[in-house]
Amino acid sequence: MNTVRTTNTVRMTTGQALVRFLSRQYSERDGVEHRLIEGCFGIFGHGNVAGIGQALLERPGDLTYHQARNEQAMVHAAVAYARTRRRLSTLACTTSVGPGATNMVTGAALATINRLPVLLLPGDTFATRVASPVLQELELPYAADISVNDAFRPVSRFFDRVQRPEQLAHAAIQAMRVLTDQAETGAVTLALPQDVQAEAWDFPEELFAKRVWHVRRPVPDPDSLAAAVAVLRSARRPLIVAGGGVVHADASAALAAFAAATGIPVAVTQAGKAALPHEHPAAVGGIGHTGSVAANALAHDADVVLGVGTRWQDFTTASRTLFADPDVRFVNLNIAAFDAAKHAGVAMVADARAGLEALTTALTGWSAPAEHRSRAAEAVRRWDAEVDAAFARAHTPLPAQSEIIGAVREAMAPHDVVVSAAGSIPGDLHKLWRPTDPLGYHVEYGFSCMGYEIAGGLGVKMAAPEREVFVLVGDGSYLMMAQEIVTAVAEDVKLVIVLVQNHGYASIGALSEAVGAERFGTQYRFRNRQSGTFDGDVLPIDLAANAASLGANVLRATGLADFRTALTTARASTRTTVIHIDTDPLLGTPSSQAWWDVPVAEVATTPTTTKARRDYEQAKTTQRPLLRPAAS
Ligand SMILES: Cc1ncc(C[n+]2csc(CCOP(=O)(O)OP(=O)(O)O)c2C)c(N)n1
Ligand SMILES: [Mg+2]
Repeated sequence: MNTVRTTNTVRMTTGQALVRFLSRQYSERDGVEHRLIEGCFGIFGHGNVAGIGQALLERPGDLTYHQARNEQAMVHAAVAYARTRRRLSTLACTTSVGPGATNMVTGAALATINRLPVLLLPGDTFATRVASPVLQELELPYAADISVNDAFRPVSRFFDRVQRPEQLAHAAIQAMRVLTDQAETGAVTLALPQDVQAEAWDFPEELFAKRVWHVRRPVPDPDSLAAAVAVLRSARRPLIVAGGGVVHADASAALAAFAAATGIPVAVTQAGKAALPHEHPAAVGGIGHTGSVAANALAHDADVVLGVGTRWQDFTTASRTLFADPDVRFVNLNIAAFDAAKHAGVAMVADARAGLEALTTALTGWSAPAEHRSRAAEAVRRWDAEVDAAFARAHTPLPAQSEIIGAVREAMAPHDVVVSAAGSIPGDLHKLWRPTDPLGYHVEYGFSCMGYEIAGGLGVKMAAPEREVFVLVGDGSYLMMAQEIVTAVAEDVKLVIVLVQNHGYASIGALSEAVGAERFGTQYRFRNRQSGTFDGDVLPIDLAANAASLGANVLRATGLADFRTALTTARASTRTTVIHIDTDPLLGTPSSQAWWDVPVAEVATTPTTTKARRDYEQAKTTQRPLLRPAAS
């Protein structure tokens, strides 16, 4: 005889059920539990006000609501939060249909590229379509089931549209799986039609049981470990390239121990910049186009390269020109098989910490040749002296950006955090910064998204209120997205924002010059009636006044001494403080001596371009495919 088991149900809207479900999700790694979704950013419109909005109002204890000013910015803040929590906790983001939703697409791409978890809940147009087309509906004549939210598909690691309340449970569970899977994580999007959000259904009570998502530390399989060890043991000039994966996996101590035991020099990517403290004897600094000459010289001659938690972006490889030994072989320790397979390396698919520990044990008694280690130490000594000089240029009338960076680092305590994303600051930080703490360096350089800086700083501080957060932002980035200062003020989240005013794009200006494009369109100036372009006078804008109008304390610094005083005042303050400082846009930092592939026009009427093209073609000849199988 069949017995039908009845499950207890509870009648709720889809919005209420999702909020309740999210409040019951936990991640766990190394035996420690964390709330997986710690809160929810939201901007309301007709597409979410009665659904998720009403649910957040009804149960404030389930999910803390945070009010942002721009949907893209709230995704940045949530992503920065997740990175600071080493991918074990994140925030959700709810929006209306239409522009509120599509404003999040850039943030989604940033999350997915940086492999950082964020839960996006864009509203969607009516599932029933009773009144179509509704306000902000796309209406494609050839495909009635596409909405603007389909734009999230290519930039999400998981996408679903919940067309019926009955679909919520499985969509939500798969969403949590992807958020917590260290190899798959990125933007996770649940598009929620506005009628479905408000529709009631009898949800099974067991959907709301506490769920703990175990975050594994997979160990390398014995065969790939043996293959990696064989390659490493054969090395005469080995180099480690540590990426963001080391920080996400909390593997800095394991990296430090491995480097100390083997003496292999450690170079770092942008995301991995603070994976090893500057003081570690094996640390050789940033690698690649924005790296140190020390790391790049070692990379040039390396016969074996161990990549740990890196996705081998072109800045890291100097567009595949950096590793010049024709017989160079790679070993890739990575949680994602996708990244471990790159450069034809021996693929050790494993957690960074577990993999480094396994390698340390397996290589007991072996170390890199002494002359290689002393060559590395000597190169670092020379580079450190160059950096010291860049910090102390005493340039007048306007200071160099390198001096600003040096002063910020001096003003910071060891556990404070520096945040940046786009323009010339990230490259200068990668070259010059001397990290002390793995979470103390937060530069978004997977997407290098102008506008991330202030929103990202907000997310960092929300995730780590015990740390002082110093946001370094250029005037261009500031003009793209400064409005989250208002959110910081409203939430009483204190940031120190250093606003580097150089009247335009110092970074792209220098790049433009390098490709023969004569800084065209990279300065913020009046249109000149004679030349027809923007090379007139400097504009009469006042970004310090702008910051004050958004509710921040503002300090206008003139010159370096004044700037140092302002930093001390700002650090001691309890309020979000913007320090405005003018710098000279034409002063660079010491060269990394590593290239970056940016195509130059093949034919041109400007002689500067023709010359740049010749240099470009020369550099192209040093580019290598890196396809030789390491294990052969
Ligand atoms: C959203 C976005 N648009 C365009 C770019 C291309 N880009 C990179 S840096 C930059 C200029 C940044 O200017 P600013 O913030 O003033 O920094 P600076 O170059 O002066 O250091 C531009 C336009 C980008 N990275 N992100
Ligand atoms: Mg600028």
